[in-house]
Amino acid sequence: MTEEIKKTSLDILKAIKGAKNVLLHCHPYADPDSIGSVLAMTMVLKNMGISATPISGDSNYPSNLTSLPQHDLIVPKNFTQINVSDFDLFIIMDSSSPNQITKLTEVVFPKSLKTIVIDHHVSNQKYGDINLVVNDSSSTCEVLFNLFKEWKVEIDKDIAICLFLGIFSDTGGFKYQATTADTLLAASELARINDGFPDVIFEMENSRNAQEIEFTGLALSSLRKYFSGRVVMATVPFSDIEKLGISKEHTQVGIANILLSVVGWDIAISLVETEPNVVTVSLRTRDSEKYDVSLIAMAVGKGGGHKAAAGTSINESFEKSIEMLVDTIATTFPELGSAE
Ligand SMILES: [Mn+2]
Repeated sequence: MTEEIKKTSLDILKAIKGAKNVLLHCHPYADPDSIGSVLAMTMVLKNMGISATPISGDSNYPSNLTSLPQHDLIVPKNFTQINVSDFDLFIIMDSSSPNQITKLTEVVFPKSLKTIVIDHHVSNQKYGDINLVVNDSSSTCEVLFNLFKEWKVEIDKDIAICLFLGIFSDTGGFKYQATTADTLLAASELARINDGFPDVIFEMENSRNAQEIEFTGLALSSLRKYFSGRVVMATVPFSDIEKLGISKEHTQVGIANILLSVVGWDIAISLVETEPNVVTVSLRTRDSEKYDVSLIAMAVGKGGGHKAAAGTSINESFEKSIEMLVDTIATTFPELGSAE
């Protein structure tokens, strides 16, 4: 149990118990850590008898997570489609900055709305009235596991499987650096409460749309190499996506993680123009001690993330975005030498 959780847990509980109507959201392109933490927190609130409304946010509910229990609690609305003044508390999770609440508009909180930020991203701007940001935690779901323990609330079967999947997914299946013995203990305890995780994991990993495979082909045949081949970028312009009729949601397939598997490709990037002049950038590195890729994400857009995995978006043309990104890498890591 970290000091941060001990210090903040009572403040959060007090704010929740004083709330009449709590808002929760999933971040854009919600991953299992976002969905799992939103579902788990919603269930805990409901078990306490507190009214909670989780919204799906900018993206649709992921089609590979439909075996999570009670997922229909999540209302298919984005932040612009709700009346924020209906709520007196907003629990914002797995979102390092307000633009992870929505990218459709500038997020402004009314004075009457209290905000709690719960996260594990190093780049978190701590923009809530109460902030629980545990940098060395594997996932928001692991933070919640410890928070719920501290509150001594019951983690039932449904809550357990949601937290388990968030932890499993954000650790890449218990293999990323942030995975600790405590992470495994948390997962073990959750698995003891609900042993249905193999089916949920199978569905998550094997519910791909054919367009995702087509997009993977497109992306892998678009590689550009820079800095003597140490930086490799998959570069997909909107025109190519449009030609194949691939929808935007099927372009989120973790191309950078595939590129990362090649020895010598120190920084792996996918750069995809998902809409005309909107370029989504995902960055990975094999060597996060040497290359903190969240620095690139923050410098080139409004993004962020972790040392080894970060992302951002750039509102420029496709070629201009590539140029900006390469220039930013050259400035951030001069030791890479010439961009060629
Ligand atoms: Mn996360």
